[in-house]
Amino acid sequence: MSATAANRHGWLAAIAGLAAAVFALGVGELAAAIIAPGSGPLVAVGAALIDLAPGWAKDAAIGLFGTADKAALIVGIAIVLAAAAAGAGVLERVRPPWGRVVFGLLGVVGAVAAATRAGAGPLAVAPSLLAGAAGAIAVVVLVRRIAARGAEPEASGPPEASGPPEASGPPESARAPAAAPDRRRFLAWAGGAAVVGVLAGLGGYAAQAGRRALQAVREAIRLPVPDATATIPAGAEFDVDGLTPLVTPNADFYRIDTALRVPEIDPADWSLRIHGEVADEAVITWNDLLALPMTEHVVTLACVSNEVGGDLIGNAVWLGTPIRDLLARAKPAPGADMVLSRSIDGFTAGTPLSALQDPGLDAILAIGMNGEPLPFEHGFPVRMVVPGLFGYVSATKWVTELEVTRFSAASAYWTDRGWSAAGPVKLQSRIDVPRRGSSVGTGPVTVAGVAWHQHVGIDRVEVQIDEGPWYDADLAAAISDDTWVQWRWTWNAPAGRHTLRVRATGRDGEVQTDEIAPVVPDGATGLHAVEITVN
Ligand SMILES: Nc1nc2c(c(=O)[nH]1)N[C@H]1C(S)=C(S)[C@@H](COP(=O)(O)O)O[C@H]1N2
Ligand SMILES: [Mo]
Repeated sequence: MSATAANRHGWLAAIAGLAAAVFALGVGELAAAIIAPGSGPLVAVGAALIDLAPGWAKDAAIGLFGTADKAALIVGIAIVLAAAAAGAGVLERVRPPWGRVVFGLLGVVGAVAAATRAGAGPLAVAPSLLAGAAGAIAVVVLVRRIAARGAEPEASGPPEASGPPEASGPPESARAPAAAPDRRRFLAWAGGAAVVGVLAGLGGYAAQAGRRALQAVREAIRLPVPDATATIPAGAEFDVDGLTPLVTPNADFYRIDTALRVPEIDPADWSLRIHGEVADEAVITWNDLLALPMTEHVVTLACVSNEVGGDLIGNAVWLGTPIRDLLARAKPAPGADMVLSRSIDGFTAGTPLSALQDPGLDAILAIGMNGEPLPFEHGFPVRMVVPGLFGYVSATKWVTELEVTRFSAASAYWTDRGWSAAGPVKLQSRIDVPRRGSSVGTGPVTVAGVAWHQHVGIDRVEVQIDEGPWYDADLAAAISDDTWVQWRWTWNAPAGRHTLRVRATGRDGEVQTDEIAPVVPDGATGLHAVEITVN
């Protein structure tokens, strides 16, 4: 084939790549709208770049583009993507399958970006991966449309050596009878793919309008000033590299729920209905709720599925109002012993009525988390937080109903699936540093972690090296009995492979058991151990 023909094919291949990219982005945006709002590939990559960018780059971007900095970023990403896509088209033509591979890799980049966003659910990677797959398929199909006519110009007539047909020469159809309809057909395919992509993208974008509007609603909320603010005592947090922060930032807070799609509830439409075995059914609206006394509580929330040493646990400052006051309005009937809380998505949790009524237990209906309205993934606009009970029996997010009932009459979502109806959080401790499998130098090594025994408090934490004696660790000041406590211990480490073990003792004298229990049906037990190398 002549140089110009090859050149032209190069252009067509670049167009194939671009059309495939538009198609892919459309698929990604539509997929995001359906299964993972806010996780579209462009936005995910943009958000990740904002997080990754050093401060000076952000300042420069704001200086250059002002409030249009985000739009400029998206345009910038689109330009880079367009260049990569055009290149991928050419590659797919001259070095297959590398064009496909580039699209696949772009999808993986988007997926990684989406997965690292705050509150990303397990499906956050899907839009980008689907987009990558769609792009890879589209580029193959489109480039084959070019290839189909690849050899023909030479076989069927002189190539257009004298320049573009529009500029000189007779109409294409006259000179290259086989080639021109093929090229037109290719362009029709490429155009079609791009149009489908644009339509899908616009559709997806429009479908996420609700989520964007709600984001604006959430950002505009001014949380009420609490009657009592949470106080964190001096000396509650050790300065140890790698130790879990005392208060878990929202973005790092573990997320567990059955919601395939995070529910979108406008506070203006939210209400909580308290019914069942009550004398006076009650309905509380968002405005009712905001008018109630609000207090801040630092509470550690744990998942029953947390393995010994696991990270399905976090500690946050929750802003809310006592559930007991709301229950009191409805006047639970004597004999009722359970509150079945229901989320807008149908999830239910069964909590002992007494745990919600006890004035000493601080069970709250929460609207704030670490100084912000609840994040969508953590129950916006309203959830329950009950210290001392695993999330599955107490911490209903997006809560809209409290049904006063009896354990003998009702069962909750996870109880129906083999988990215990009662779910008190168990006495536990964890080693955060040194990390499992890490290597440290000989000499003084800081061993540190967290321990918790809600309602009771931690009296003592001990560390054991291999099968040796137990050594007392230092305890940080406890915020309250309902939060985890940091501990640390300095070990004069000798060379070799060693196993570190931790155990806690509650203020009630209970010593953490070394008996291993699985997470089903009511939470794991055993001692956390980490193996490390000292050299
Ligand atoms: N609506 C709803 N609320 C829920 C759940 C759920 O699946 N749906 N999971 C519960 C479980 S098992 C836990 S451990 C906590 C986790 O809360 P988080 O995601 O804010 O950390 O929420 C609880 N509340
Ligand atoms: Mo959980």
